[in-house]
Formats: sequence, structure tokens, C-alpha cells
Amino acid sequence: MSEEKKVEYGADQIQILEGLEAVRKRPGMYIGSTSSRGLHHLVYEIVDNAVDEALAGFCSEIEVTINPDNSITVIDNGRGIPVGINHKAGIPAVEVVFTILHAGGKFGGGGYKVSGGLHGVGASVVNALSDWLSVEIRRDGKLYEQRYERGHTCYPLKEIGTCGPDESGTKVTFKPDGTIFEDLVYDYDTLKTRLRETSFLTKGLRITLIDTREGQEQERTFHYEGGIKEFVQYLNKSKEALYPAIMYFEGKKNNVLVEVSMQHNDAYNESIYTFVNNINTPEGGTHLEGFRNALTKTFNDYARTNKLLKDSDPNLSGEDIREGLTAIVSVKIEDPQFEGQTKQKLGNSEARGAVNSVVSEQLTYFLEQNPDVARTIVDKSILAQRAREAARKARDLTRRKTALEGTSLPGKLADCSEKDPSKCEIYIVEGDSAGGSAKTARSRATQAILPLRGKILNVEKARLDRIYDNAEIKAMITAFGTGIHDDFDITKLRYDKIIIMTDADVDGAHIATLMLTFIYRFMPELIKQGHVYLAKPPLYKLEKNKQIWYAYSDEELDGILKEVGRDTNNKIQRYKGLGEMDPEQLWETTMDPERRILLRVGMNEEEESEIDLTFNTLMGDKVEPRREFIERNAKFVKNLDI
Ligand code: 28G
Repeated sequence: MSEEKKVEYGADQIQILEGLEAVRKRPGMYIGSTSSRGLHHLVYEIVDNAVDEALAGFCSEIEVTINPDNSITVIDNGRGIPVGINHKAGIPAVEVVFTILHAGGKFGGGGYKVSGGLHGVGASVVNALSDWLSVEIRRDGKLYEQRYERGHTCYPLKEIGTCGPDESGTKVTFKPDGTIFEDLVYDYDTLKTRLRETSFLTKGLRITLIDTREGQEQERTFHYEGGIKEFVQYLNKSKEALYPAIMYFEGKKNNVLVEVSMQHNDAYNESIYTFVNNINTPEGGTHLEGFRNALTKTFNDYARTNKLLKDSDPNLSGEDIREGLTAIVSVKIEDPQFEGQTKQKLGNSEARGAVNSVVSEQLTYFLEQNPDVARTIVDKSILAQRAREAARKARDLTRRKTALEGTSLPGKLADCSEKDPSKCEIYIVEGDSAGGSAKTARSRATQAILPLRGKILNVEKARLDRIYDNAEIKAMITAFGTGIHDDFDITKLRYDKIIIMTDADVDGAHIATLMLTFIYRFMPELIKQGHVYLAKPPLYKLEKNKQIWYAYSDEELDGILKEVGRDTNNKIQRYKGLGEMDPEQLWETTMDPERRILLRVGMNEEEESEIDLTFNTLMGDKVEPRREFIERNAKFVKNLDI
């Protein structure tokens, strides 16, 4: 921008520009990070503004387009951002929205400010972090346009044409700044997942995502008239529901808008997702507390009134009632307060009471109207209560046993001789025969081998008492040394690396996933702290003139063949399983720390709830989603070493 124009805009504008410079200096403070996550965050910020317009009741459609140059266009059919001069700033309202930090937050007229989250700071931040941004507004029969570069206004708002008398809306196109972001390529699936969620949370809103990049043209529209009720249906789609009804409760109390949807499935874990102003709150907070309290009290009251619990029976615990529950709790609130270390926990106390009272009232009514459903849930809760009691006894028993006998390691474990855990690793090996080869091949000092027989128990589908009784699982627990759940103690970990070694095929991937599921559910710290790895056995062996190469992927084999020449002297072996390798080959390719490939299983706190969804999808009953996952399971496995 030229000096001349700056003067034209006056002193206010200079201050404004300083404001956005702050964003460019410390982008992380405003959008969390400048990684791919931050890049995608820019889209959510702009879309959230359009969603606000939908929540205010004026917008029914949003279209998001990934352009060939990885710029993004968002279009809504709302009222169009106002173009009149804002008297305080002396510039059009739209220019205020895009050039003043924190502007455009709470809309007048009782709308909800969606951007209440950690980084919900809006359009001006996106503008500041974009190479360029242009906005088009259709309003009052006219078409307006303005452009900015790195947050600086290029020219005053222009009237560039007309539009239909009933036409209105906003169109924003921006190109993220390559000097700020580490990665400029948008991921269609990441945007798709988030926009699907946004659409579930705003019932009736139609959101379309379009990818126009060459060779990857695709589009998808999300539109859920049922809102979060359809969200629960979606989450339960790979499970067996316990009853057909999906409950839906809605109401407004103390200026808090409450929406809850829920249904039980025949699994044993609870999946409750909570949102405040459409923002995920993975750490819960007052809205979750209100929901849980209402659930526990209402079901106990119902069970007592209807004599499903005898006077002498103890109350059902909340955990018992929530076994197998999938639920969405969504509140909209004027001034959300976020607490906790990562500011992802709702603190407003009025939300507790509001959710409690809406759910108590409407759930009581629902149970009276649907005695079959009520009975099914109470029966399942009573079973859960008994299983929990049995599990507690079993656990007490095993605790006492180890206290008496000291820790006795599982018989099948071939332990290493080194006593310093930081130097030790344990290979969990599928099958006895591969286990045998691994025992022969290993470096005895630092590598322990635990062979497991066949498929291990799917902990997503078994009750605790059965899990504690399972031989393979007991063996892993005692070998690791840490204990589980409340007893978990990372300082007792006996190996620095826990390496899962299975065949390089779909079955092997499935078994690895079962083991990962167990570790994730029972000792998540091991994953969080990076102790869990997948071994990567080779897919091919190529022999030529007494020389041997191993290839870990089809591409690698191709590369090797290009180098050595494709001719009849090549002997190519496709490994179907670990069992086909002799101990020496197993050592060279998969166990030798100098030559092997390990994949570290990773998870960061923010991704946790997403992974939870993944595990549910994976471990549910229906086959299709599972296959899809296994093929893409690289998602939470990061390539590592060594
Ligand atoms: C397409 C991409 C993103 C938006 C609106 C509509 C209004 C608005 C947006 O107003 C500014 C500040 C206080 C009044 C509000 C239109 C009232 C009447 C709006 C969007 C103006 C915020 N008419 N649509 N902002 N207020 N869509 N889509 O950003 O004074 S932002």
C-alpha cells in the first residue's frame, strides 16, 4: 500500500495495520501452529463465520472450493457482510471485519458467536496470514468487492456490478502465505471430515466441498435435517444398536441452548462427544457433567419406580449406565469460558444446570413413553454392574497373587539378559512359528520375544472380566511390567521399545490393530510417550548372481529392478508371512537395529478424540469400514527409524 493511501484512510488505519502485523509476527498465538493443521484452520475460521450466519437464521448453504493453486473459496447465501461505513473506524463494516483484529466476533441480535474456541479469532487473522484475500458481497441488488494483500487493503471497497433483488451472500477467496506456512497443500479428507462434523452440528445447513485440483476432482455435499441425531447414527453405523430409537432432546435454559442425542450399542466403551458453539471440547466440562448427572439420576429413578431394582440393590453407577453409549452433547452459549491446561474444557456453571434439567425432563418422559427401550438399557446396566463387580474381584485376586509370589513372567516370554530397561526391547510376535524364528534370530542381550497365538481378544467387544481372563492379554500385561488402568506406572516399564511384529498382509494388520487397541485402551501412556512400534517386514526378496536385496514396498522393488536390470537371472520371492523367512533373514530384514524399519505409533492430545472414532470404526462389527481403515492405517503411525 502506498503512503498516499495510508494518509487517505487516517490515523485509525495505521493502528489497524499494526494489529495485523502482530498476527504475522506470532501466527501460532492466533491459529495454534503454522503446520498443515494451521493451514486448514484458516478454512475453518472463514467457514465458521458463514456458520454463524446460518445459526442466526439467514444462511442455508455454504460451498467450499479448493482451487487448483491451493487457494480456497468459501461462498455463503447469507445476508452479505454489511458494506456501510462503520462510524468508529471510518471504513466499511466489511473492511473492519477483515482488517481489525478481533473484529466481527459477536453478532448483534441474539446470534451466537461461534468462534469461542482457543483460536477463534476470525477473518482478520486469515487475511493477515494470506498472500492475498478477496471478498465479494451481494446485497441490496449490488455486487461489491475488495482485495487485501498480507492484510493490507489494496483499494477502497468497489461496487463492481449488480445482483438479483433477492440475491445475497458473501464470497471469500484467500491464498495462504507461503512465507508463513510450512505446507501449502490442502488435504481434501481433512476438510471433508471437519465439514461433515460442522454440518451435523448445524441441522439443515447444506455444506458442499469441491476439489478442483487437476487429477483429484471430486465433491461432496453434507446436509443433515436430523443434525446431531444423524451424527449418532453415523457414529453407530459400524455397530449393532441396542434398540432402534435414537433419543434427541432439545431445550433452552438460562440462555443456554442444549441439544443432546444418544443411543446405546452392544459394545462396552462409552463415546460421548461434547461441543460448545460447534467447537469440540475433548476435555468435557460443565455440560458433560450436567449430562452425566442427569443420566445417572434419571435411570436410577426409573429403575426404582418400576421395580427393576429391588430396594436392597445398590444404585446403578454412571459408568454402568454409559456402557456402550454413543452420545453428542452440544450447547450454544453467549460467552463461553474455557478452562484447563489446553483450554478445551467448558467452565460456565450455567451449562451444567441447563443440560441437567433439559435431559432429566425429556429423558424421564422418553423412558415413560418407551418402556421397552428403558428396560433394555436398565438390563444392560445391571449386567455391566455385575461384570464390573466380577472384574474387581478378579483384579484383586491377581494383585494379591503378585504380592505373594512376586511378579512371575509369562512362560512363553523369552526375556533378554540386560536389566536396564532403557536398553531393552520386546517383540510381540504373531504365531508360534514366527516366534520360534525370532527367538533364534534375536540379539539375546537386549531383545525379548513374546509369541502370541492367533487372534488376540478384541477389547472393544469384550467385558472387563473376560479381558482380565485372557491368556494373551495377561502375558502382555505381566511382560510390560507397568500394570494397567489405575495401577499403571510407567516407571515400571521393562522395555523401552514395544515392537509389534506381524505378517505384512491384511490379517497381520488386523492383529496389529487388535494389539494397538488393547494398548490404547489400557495403557495409552505407552503410545503417548512413544514406546510402541510396528516392525515392518519386507514384502520381497530379490536374488541375482548370489546377491540379495529386500524391498519393503512395490515402489522399492521397482527401484531395485531398475538398478539391477529386469532379466531372467532375477529370482523374486514375495513374502506371504514372517514364517517364510529363516531366522537369519528375519534378523537382517526386521530385527537388526542397524537395518530394520520401525514405525512409531503416535498420538497427540488434540488428535485423541479423532483416534477414538477411528478405533470404534475399526473394531465394530461391520467389515467395510474396517477394511478401509486398515488400508489407511498409516494415519496414526509415523515413519521413524533406524
Ligand atoms: C463466505 C465466507 C464467509 C458472513 C455476515 C453477515 C453479517 C455480518 C457476516 O455482520 C458485522 C458487526 C456489527 C453489523 C449481520 C449482515 C447483520 C446484518 C450481517 C461470512 C455488522 C458482521 N447483515 N455473513 N457478518 N457486524 N459470512 N462468510 O463471513 O455491526 S460474515
